[in-house]
Amino acid sequence: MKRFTSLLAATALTAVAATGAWAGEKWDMPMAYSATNFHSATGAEFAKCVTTGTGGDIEIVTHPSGSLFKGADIKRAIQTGQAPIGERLLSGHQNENAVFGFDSIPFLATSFEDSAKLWKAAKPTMEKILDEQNLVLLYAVPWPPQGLYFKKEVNSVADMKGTKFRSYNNATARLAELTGMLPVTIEAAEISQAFATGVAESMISSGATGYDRKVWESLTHFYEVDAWLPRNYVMVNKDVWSGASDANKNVIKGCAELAEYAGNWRSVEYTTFTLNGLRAGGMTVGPAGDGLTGELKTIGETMTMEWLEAAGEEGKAIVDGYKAMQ
Ligand code: PCA
Repeated sequence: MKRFTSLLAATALTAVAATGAWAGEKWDMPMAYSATNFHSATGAEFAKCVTTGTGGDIEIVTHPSGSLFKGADIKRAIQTGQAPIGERLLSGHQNENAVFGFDSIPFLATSFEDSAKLWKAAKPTMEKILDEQNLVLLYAVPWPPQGLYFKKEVNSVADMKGTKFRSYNNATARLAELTGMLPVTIEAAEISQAFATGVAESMISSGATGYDRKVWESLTHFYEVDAWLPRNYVMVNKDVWSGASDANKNVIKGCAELAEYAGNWRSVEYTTFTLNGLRAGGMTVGPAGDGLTGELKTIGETMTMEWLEAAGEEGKAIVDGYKAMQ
């Protein structure tokens, strides 16, 4: 019987090979950030790796810039099977569960090295929460350290008051409130226009995003605050994952590991490169002054307390686990 089945399979294979009609599965992969962004470049390499590694059994096709699903809709689309795989900012889900904001706690992990430790402490909890939501975590890559962008010189929190501030998660919106700014949530793919039209006049983000979106066309100052390093992650629908063969799962896992490693390095190398790019665009780039830094640290303490309260035991365990690695 076994022989008969494999004979049949071989015949079928020969038939499709002869007609060239063999087609594997196509996995559309929505991504929120522009194609030129290093996360999107990493995702494109990952997609190629899977397509080649599975011999075309699974062809992943990336759709950057929120072109298939907008950033805020990507996770739901994958949970519900509208898309099999995709990438999103992890802390973007803070509004569903505060624990997702572990990587946006001000001044907790401010270097790549510490960000890696914090991820190590948080990863099992993230995998568990995502699993309960019908999602499998494949890899995660940090953004470079977050600093403040303005269209004027800023030396204190008082200087920020009344400024329209572009936020990308709960933590950034809360930072705006605590500094007397006016938060407005805008996806990175849309910020160039928001700054050009005055819908927003400032933000906290990486040099990478400012560079990628050419914000020097509207903004003048970048203060290297190194507040935190938020992560993007790639997730796959659990049913889709379960349907993949063991061999293909192994290829995907291998490609994901490679993508995480390469993405990390891209992020590290992109930090200085993009800050220089902002300078070349005419912006003033440098560390925040002592006065401003001190005030931000105090606000950071308030935000840390608020987060610990909202994230409960699970959140506390992540922070404790991270501190134990120091
Ligand atoms: N860029 C993303 C998130 C963090 C970052 O550096 C953004 O601004 O949306």
